[in-house]
Amino acid sequence: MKPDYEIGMTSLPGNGEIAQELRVLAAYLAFEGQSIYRVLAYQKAAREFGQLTDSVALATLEGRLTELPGVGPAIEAKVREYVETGRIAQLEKLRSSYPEGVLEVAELDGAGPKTARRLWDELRIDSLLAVKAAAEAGRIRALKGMGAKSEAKLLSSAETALARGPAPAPRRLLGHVEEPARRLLQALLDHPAVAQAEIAGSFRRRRSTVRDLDLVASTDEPETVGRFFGALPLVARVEQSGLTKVLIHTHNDLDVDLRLVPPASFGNLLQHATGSAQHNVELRGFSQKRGLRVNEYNVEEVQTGKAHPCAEEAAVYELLGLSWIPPELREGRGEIQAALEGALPNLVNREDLRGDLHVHSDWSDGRRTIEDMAIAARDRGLEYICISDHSKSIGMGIGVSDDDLRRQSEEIRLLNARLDGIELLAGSEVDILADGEIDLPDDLLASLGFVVASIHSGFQQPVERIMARFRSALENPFVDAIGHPSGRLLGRREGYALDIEELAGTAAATGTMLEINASYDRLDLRAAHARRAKELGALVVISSDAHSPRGFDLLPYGVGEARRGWLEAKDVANTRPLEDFRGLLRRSQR
Ligand code: DGT
Ligand code: CA
Ligand code: CA
Ligand code: ZN
Repeated sequence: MKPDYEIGMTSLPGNGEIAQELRVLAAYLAFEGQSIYRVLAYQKAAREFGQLTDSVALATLEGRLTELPGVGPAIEAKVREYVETGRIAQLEKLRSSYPEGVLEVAELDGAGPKTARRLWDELRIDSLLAVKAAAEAGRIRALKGMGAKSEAKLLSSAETALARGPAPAPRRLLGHVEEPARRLLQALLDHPAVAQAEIAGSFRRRRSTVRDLDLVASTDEPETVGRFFGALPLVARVEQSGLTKVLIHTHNDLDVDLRLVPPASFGNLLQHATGSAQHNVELRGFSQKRGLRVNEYNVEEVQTGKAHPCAEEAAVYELLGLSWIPPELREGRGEIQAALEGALPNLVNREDLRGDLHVHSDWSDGRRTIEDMAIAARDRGLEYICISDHSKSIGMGIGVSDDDLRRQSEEIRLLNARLDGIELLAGSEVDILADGEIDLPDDLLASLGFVVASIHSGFQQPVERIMARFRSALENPFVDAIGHPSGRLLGRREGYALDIEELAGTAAATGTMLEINASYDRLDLRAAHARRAKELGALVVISSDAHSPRGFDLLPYGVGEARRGWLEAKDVANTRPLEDFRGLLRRSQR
């Protein structure tokens, strides 16, 4: 359906579209064997654009594009060409020289741009199907430097990729949609015809990734509000516009559903649109047994037809005889039963956190001095932080040598004498090496205030090897916590194989804490694992892994994941004042 009014910039390409053109260009440049730095630069710009809230096209036309990190004149020229003419001549030339299928071949496990190029040059292979046919005919092994083994590998990855089909639209990281979501909400709240507004859906449940945004608002003038919403500067186009529902697509390729009801029903709509679908299904079943029907507008008595609209969400649950359920728990994992029994957990809040036990400084890959980080933490209401720069094994010139670590501890001691209102713990993020060894000597480990041990290598190892490494780390009495226990990077890598039952069980038995890393691309432990850790008696610590002052602002994401894992303040070690926290450390039990 087309809206009946004009929107400012509908003809400009969206950020995702521009990013995609750059990604394809980068892939072709790699295929042609051009400089890796150029390829990486285009890829980086594509990533940057994909995360931007404001219109890349508009920034280009206004001459502001090169203000973005990593965007130089060369990339700016390509983007400008695309925005102004709808095509990048260089890319179109490449497209006409090589079918785009060669890029799919390059993406295959066991291939890469070099191999894809050879398969094209020597066998004219231009698609996954062509890889399969050539491999089955034994034509790939006949190429110089290739053998039966690499042919079999290519065949199996082509078959896997063909079976998988095209990738579904990726889910967005919660941290990447926070800004557009808040801007849209604020715009609604500022409008005089809007009575109440809220962000609902998976965003409100604080899921680590969201597919689309769901906004709800109450008003007596839905047409005015719908029109206003569709014309906001973030909006690239209006997909659908009615009196109860407006669907828009933003410049940064986010789909947003806005639902509108009269103020008397705001609580019903908010409850409905918050979900999850599973929670709503269970809630509907629960209310049916009590002769009630729940919908977006009211709670209805089935027998009499009497309707109870709810302006407040809590009233919906109250009518059902339930206490209000925090959105993070609404996943159909026992929350309705718990609400019925008055047994809902008293979930941990950001304000409960007194310390942050995973902080980097410019001694390793952090960007600011220890003092800057300490002051930034204090400004954010924290009482203590542990400086946990990487130990020596991390490589790339990032790790701190043992001697430097001793010097750092001394500097921290002096800073503590000088700074008021914040206490620094000297620490380290040590490496659990491939054989399970910790890469610092015991005397150095013993001299520190807190040690977090993480796996940064050997991700391909089978679960037995990974768990053996963890066992060995957990046996070390100077390891106080395990950092980002699964190693996942949301949207980028799965992490290694992990047996959470064993890890949490051993952590509980040895008194080792498990970290919830609050960086929104980690959120690791994930909620389900955090809940299991709690059940098995392991203490959790929510840490930011801050590499700059703004890193501390990610703590709420860790808290959200903890809440999704049913954690209370008492389950989280760093809600304690420093002295109590120290008392919980296994090093203090010696
Ligand atoms: P997402 O978008 O995949 O990250 O997750 P949600 O939970 O935001 O899902 P979405 O956007 O499809 O739906 C928003 C809310 O609408 C959902 O949380 C609850 C409600 N809803 C969706 N499907 C159903 C359903 O089949 N039954 C009921 N009762 N509610 C539904
Ligand atoms: Ca949604
Ligand atoms: Ca939706
Ligand atoms: Zn770290």
